Amino acid sequence: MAQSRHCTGKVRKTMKTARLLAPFAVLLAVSACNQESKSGAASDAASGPVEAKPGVKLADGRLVLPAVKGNPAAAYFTLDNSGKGTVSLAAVSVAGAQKAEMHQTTGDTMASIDRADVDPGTVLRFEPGKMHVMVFGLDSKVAAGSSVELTLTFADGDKLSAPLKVEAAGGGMDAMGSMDHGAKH
Ligand SMILES: [Cu+2]
Repeated sequence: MAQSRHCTGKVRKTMKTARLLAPFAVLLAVSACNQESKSGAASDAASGPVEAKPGVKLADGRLVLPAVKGNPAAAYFTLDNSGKGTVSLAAVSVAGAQKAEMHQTTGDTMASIDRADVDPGTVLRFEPGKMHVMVFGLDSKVAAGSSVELTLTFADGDKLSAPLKVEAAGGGMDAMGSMDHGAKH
């Protein structure tokens, strides 16, 4: 919250000092501000598993780039619920991607899912060949070895973010992460 107050102050100051250029200058100030808060959140997340929702931990995040450029990427992570109640995952998003969906693979097919419940005392795993996140329209500049931020949104509106380690296609068991996957969409 301190961050947004800081941002508001910055915008006002810009309006006073550059009244003639105001509409343009304000836009600049606002977008610079958004970037600041975003990178701040990302570096916090990079320090390890995040526990913003009591008892719920998001860890082991990785994103596997597609074998064929332009195909969707796949993301995997674990969600550990050591809290007292069931938490319900309602949406996922990946920084730098146009869209991300939760998918469930069953045999040869996969379907998108709207919700994933995690009962207390259990760990939900998104992993190759099972539940996974399909990532569409990922910025082509995202390269193996870097990281992008994953944000989970729960049914109650809570959010949880953590970095996804970006990996090249074909590294390890990634049968669902690369070509097969893209071909089915
Ligand atoms: Cu999929």
